Amino acid sequence: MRMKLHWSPRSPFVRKVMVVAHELGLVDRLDCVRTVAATTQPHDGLMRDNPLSKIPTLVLADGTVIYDSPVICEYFDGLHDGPKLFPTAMPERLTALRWQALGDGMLDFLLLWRNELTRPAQSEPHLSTYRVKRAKTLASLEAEAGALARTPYCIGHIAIGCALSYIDFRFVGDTWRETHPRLAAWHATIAARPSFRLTEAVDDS
Ligand SMILES: N[C@@H](CCC(=O)N[C@@H](CS)C(=O)NCC(=O)O)C(=O)O
Repeated sequence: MRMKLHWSPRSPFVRKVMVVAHELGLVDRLDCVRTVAATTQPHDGLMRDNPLSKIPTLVLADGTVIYDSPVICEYFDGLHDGPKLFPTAMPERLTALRWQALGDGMLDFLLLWRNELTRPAQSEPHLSTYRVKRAKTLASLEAEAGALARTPYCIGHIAIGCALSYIDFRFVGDTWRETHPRLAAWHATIAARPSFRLTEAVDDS
């Protein structure tokens, strides 16, 4: 059964679900529809499927709509019989979900940060808050780099990998690798996976 995915080559959350689709062999079942989701311009067509006007949004063959990326990824994980990206046993499941929340949350403030930088009158309290969150999140990930490397591949690795790659895509010149060497080494291993290489972000604007 085919599925329609509201998609963009620029969106890190779309990338996350595409990485999962590649990992699980589901890409051939997806019809990716280029959808422009902009914070300052709600998209009428997209809102017919998702009132939040956000991507990724998945539409199944029977019309069922699924969002957001954690829900789509978990849905995909239920479509195969191989090793699961969402562990069922505790505490592995809690760790995977927390790492996913950390990667997704990092993306949330990175997107807000980019939006703020495009505003004519930027708010210094907002910008300084994003700088603090960036520093604290990267420090926390550096401290967990060993655990990331040791733990079987899961949705948490994918979310964090997409978030770190988004820094490289949109915050060109950010030198996070120099100050977070263990995290950089771990990221190099995940970025080398075919699922990541096949979903490199592209600015098609
Ligand atoms: N929690 C959502 C976040 C999705 C998200 O923020 N997507 C961005 C594109 S990367 C978007 O659609 N932005 C449009 C908007 O903020 O209105 C998820 O995990 O899917």
